[in-house]
Amino acid sequence: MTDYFAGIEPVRHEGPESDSELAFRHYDPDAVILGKRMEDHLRFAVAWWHSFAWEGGDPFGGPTFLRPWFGDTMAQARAKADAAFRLFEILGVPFFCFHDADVRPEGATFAESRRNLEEIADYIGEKMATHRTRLLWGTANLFSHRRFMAGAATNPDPDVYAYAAATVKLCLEVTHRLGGQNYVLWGGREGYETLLNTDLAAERAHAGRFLQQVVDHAHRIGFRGTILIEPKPQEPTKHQYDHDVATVYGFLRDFGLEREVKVNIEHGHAFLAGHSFEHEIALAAALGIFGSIDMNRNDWTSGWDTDQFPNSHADIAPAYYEILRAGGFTTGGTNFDAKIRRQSLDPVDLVAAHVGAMDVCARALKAAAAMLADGTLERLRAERYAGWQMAEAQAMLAGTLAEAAARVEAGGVEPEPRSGRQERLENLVNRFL
Ligand code: XLS
Ligand code: NI
Ligand code: NI
Repeated sequence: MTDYFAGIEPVRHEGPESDSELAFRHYDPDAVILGKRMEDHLRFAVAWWHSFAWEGGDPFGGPTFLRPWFGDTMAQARAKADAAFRLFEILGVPFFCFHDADVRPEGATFAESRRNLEEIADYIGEKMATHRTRLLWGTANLFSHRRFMAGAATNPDPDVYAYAAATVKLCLEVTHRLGGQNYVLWGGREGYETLLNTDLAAERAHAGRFLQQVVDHAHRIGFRGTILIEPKPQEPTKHQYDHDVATVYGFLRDFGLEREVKVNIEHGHAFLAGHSFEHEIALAAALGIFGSIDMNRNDWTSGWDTDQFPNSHADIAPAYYEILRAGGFTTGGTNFDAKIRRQSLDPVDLVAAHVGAMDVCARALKAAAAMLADGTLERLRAERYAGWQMAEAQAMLAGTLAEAAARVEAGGVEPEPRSGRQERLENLVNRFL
């Protein structure tokens, strides 16, 4: 196959004044922010599914993209990998992510699908040997094929549970072989459409047991990466078991996995759950389960997971602020779980989408770092809670309800409300954007 991205040069940092269409204005991988290179803060990854496998269909029309690698042969799978690594070079991204179904043709049997995946994994491994891009995470697609229509680990049919086990076992091993830093489980069909045919308690118990088995297998094969659950409240099923970070945490505690598994938080999924992205990140950090992020945006008016590339640094600066406050990524990163629109037909559209998104994230990171370095927000937050530094406040937490009440009953404690200063804090944040 000829080079799909022929004529497109690697994109460089040219600064905010640049007028080239393809230039980084804010993303400067080597620039040091709060003691760390920008590339190491952001840890960008390209998603194989949206950028190379997605065909541009919608509920009303079929494929619009005619990528030369579309088809069911191994030669096409290799051509797809060639194009992927060309895009990684052009963008200079440090990571990529994939599902089994994105990289290999589905076989007629499990054995054939496995052979295809192992063969393409070897090919990807060879490409990685001559490129700097590494694997952020691998995952199994347990939602597209009709066998999974009623769930994978939560399927009423135990044969499907077994099929999911074989698939995840294989994908985890392939991820490990390729040096993946994380392994993601998004339960695309782990939910239900109607209670009329659903044993909710059994399904939840099976999902928990499955996750314990996955964690155990990761230990057995010596996988040292992080296992991540990706919460989502709905779509495709009406009720998904991994609704949001709080729900996932309760689930992990229930199955004794809260120290083994973390979360991969997606912007659009947080929004579908009625939360902000930064809320989900801050909560995960507070619970000790923050792992990684899927960066994208939904159309605010649609109520659907539109998976668009982010294009407002002001929207996502609060998310990077929470990530920095939590100490930054360890094994996680910023995966662009985002797709171009179906009319964006040209190879350069795919490049431009990522360049713009990387710049938006970089600008958000710079703003977040400046807010943190300035310190006013943190100081004012600390001031707001300063009363808790006092000995009698701490003693109250250690004591009984009656002892806490006694401070008031004795007289002299009459709380004086103080301003939360929200608008002033919002104005302060705007000065950094
Ligand atoms: C779909 C999910 C999916 C996961 C990986 O909504 O975001 O893309 O990230 O299976
Ligand atoms: Ni999603
Ligand atoms: Ni995602």
